[in-house]
Amino acid sequence: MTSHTSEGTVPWPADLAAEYRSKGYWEDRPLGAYILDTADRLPDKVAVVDGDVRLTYAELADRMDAAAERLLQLGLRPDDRIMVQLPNGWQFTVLTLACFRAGIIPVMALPAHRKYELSFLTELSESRAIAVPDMIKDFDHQGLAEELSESVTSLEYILVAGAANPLNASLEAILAPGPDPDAARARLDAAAPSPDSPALFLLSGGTTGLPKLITRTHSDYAYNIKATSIPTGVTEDTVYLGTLPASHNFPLACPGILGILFAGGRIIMLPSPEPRKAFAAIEREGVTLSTAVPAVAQRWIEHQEEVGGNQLASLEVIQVGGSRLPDEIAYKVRPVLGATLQQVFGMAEGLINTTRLDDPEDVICRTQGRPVSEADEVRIVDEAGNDLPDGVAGAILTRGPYTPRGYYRAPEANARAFTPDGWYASGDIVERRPDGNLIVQGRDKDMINRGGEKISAEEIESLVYRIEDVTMAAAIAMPDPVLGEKLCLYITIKPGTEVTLEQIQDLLRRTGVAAFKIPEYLVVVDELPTTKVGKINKKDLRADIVERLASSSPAK
Ligand code: OOB
Repeated sequence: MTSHTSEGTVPWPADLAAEYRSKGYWEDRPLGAYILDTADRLPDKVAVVDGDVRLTYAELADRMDAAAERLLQLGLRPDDRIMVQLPNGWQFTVLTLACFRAGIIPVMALPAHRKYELSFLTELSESRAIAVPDMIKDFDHQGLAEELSESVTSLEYILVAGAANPLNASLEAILAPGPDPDAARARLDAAAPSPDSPALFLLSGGTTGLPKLITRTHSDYAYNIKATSIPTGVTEDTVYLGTLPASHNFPLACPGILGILFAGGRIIMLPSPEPRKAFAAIEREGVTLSTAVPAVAQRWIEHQEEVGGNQLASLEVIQVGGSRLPDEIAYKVRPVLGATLQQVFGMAEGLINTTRLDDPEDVICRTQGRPVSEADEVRIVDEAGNDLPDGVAGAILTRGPYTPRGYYRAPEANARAFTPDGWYASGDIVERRPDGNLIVQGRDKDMINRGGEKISAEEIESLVYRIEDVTMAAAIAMPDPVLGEKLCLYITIKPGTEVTLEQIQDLLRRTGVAAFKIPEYLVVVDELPTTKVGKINKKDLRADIVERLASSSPAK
C-alpha cells in the first residue's frame, strides 16, 4: 500500500538536479531542519499565535518533534499520506511540521472540501489518516471523516481537533509537548526523510477534469519558500497574518507561514479574512505582512474606507494574488490601506512571480510581477509553440527548480499540461513587458476562477450530466464585480422537460461537492454553439452571458 510515491512522480532530469544543487537552490535539507535552526537561534521568541495560544519557537519545535513521534507510534510510517483538512490554527501548523519531520506526507485539502472531493483525494493519495476539526459552523467534519473511513479502504486513523469521539484520536493529545525534546530530536534526525522525497501534496487548481495532486519535495519546497521570502522582505521582525486557507500554496509557502517560520518571525493564524476580526488582529499583534485574494483586498479597502482609523498602522506589505487584481483596486491599496501592494501571480505547480516592493507604482498596480528566481525559465508562446516577442500575449510555459515535472499518478494529464522537455503549461495567457514584468491577460484553460478558488468546468459538467433530462452542459465563467468570476451553467434539455438551477444545486450539494463549486446561474438554451471541430464554443457562451447580464433579461 505504501512506497508508491516515487512511482507516481516525475523527477527532474539528473543533470538539472545536479545543477540546482551545485548552485545552492537545493540545499538537500528536509523542511523540518529549517524550523529547528530557527528554534536554536530564537528559542524564546513567539512563533505562532492563535487566539490565546502563543507558542515560542522552542515550544513549537518540541511539539513538532513530539507529534512526529506520536504519529509514528500510532502506526503511520514514513511515506504514508495523511489528509489534512483543518482551519487556520496552531494545530494545522504543528501537524504540518510534524509530518515534515516524520516523512509522512500531508495532502493539503481545503476546509471547503466535502465528501465528493475528500473521498476522491483520499483514494488517489491512499491516505491512511485524516485530520479534521470536529465541527465548523454547522458542518460535522468528524462525522464526514467517519463516513469516509467506511468507504475508503486505506483510511485507518481519524485525528480530530476539538472534541474527538471515543474511537478517534485527539489531535491536541498528539500535538502536545513531549517528555524529552532532545531525545526525540536525535531520534528523528537519525531517520530524517530524504530531501528528494515528497514533503507534501498540494492540490492543483484544476486545469481539466478531477483535481490532481502535486508532489513537492523537501528541497524544491524549501527553495520555493526561500526564493519568495526575498522579494517580500521577510525578516525575524515580520509579523504575518494568515487568513486565507493555510493549505493553499500562497499563504503556506510564498513566503507565507513557512517563510516566516524559516526567518524567525511571528505568524498569526486566523480562520477567516473577515475585515473586523482581521483588522483587530493586525492592530493587536502589530502585523506587518498579510496575504489576500483580490476579493478580500477589496473588502479590506471598503471596510477601511468605511471605518477609517489607524488599525492598520503596522501593516507594511499586503500580497494579493490567486486571481487577477483589477488595476483600479490596485491603485487604492497604498492610499487606503497604507501598505505596499505586492502582486503575486503564482501556482501550486511551481512558478511564483511577484512585483518588487521598490518597483514604480505603475509596475506594482498594472503588472503581476516577474519570477522570484533567476533560475525560473519562462516562455511566452503562440499556438504552434513559437516564442513571442515582448508585448504580445501568448501561453506561458515554465520550468525551474521549484516547478515539478508532472502530477502525481496522472500520465494523461501530464501529457497535456507538460511538454516532452518538461515545460509546464499553466493555461494562462500572459504578456511580458520589455521590463520583464508579466501581465496576465486571460487563460485558455477550461477553469473558473471564483475569487481565487479554482473550479474545473469539466468536473462540474460531468456531475450535471447525472441529471437525466440534461442533454448538453457547459460550465463557464461569468463576470462578477466582487469575485471576478462566478460559475454559470448553460444547458440543453430533453424536449418537454424542465430543469431548474435549484435542482442542479441540490444535486451537487447531495453529491457532497464543495459549496464554492456550485453553479450560481443557469441558462437553458435550445442549442449550444459549437466550434468548427464540433466542440462547445465557450468563447461565444462567455460573450453571451456578458450580453445577457448587460441587458439584464436573463433566461433562467
Ligand atoms: C495560486 O495557485 P493555484 O494553484 O490555486 O492557481 C494557479 C492559477 C494560475 O495558473 C492563474 O490562472 C491563477 O491561478 N492566478 C492568477 C494570479 N495568481 C494566480 N491569475 C491572475 N493574476 C494573478 N495574480 O493561485 C497561487 C499560488 C501561489 C501564489 C499565488 C497564487
